[in-house]
Amino acid sequence: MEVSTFLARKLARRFRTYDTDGDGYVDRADFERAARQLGEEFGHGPDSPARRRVEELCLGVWERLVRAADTDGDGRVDEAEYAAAFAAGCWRRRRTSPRGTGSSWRRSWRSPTSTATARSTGRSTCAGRAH
Ligand SMILES: [Ca+2]
Ligand SMILES: [Ca+2]
Repeated sequence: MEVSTFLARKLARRFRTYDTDGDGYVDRADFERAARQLGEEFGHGPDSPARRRVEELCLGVWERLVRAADTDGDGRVDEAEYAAAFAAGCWRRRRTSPRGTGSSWRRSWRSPTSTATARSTGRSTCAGRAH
């Protein structure tokens, strides 16, 4: 699976924002640290529900990431694992994905057209009945 240079650079930058202690691996501690920082930035106290919610969200992201990306099962995600998971499309698939997801685009393209046709025929029937 090929990842374009542009995307690879973007992924590397994103990876580094997750890797808060900069040891080259993203692990649970990185996310816990990020959650603490976020909580402090928002001014939530250590035991406030809002703070706990932020931590829950961050750890939820981590759980999803490790499940999708940690292929060797060592409990942390290195940059290669992260990029591979992204390329495979199992991590955070975005709707406006740049390149590489052409087939899924084409598939989702066909169904709205057919439903739109069905809807317009339905509408003309209704209009005919109203008159
Ligand atoms: Ca780290
Ligand atoms: Ca790993």
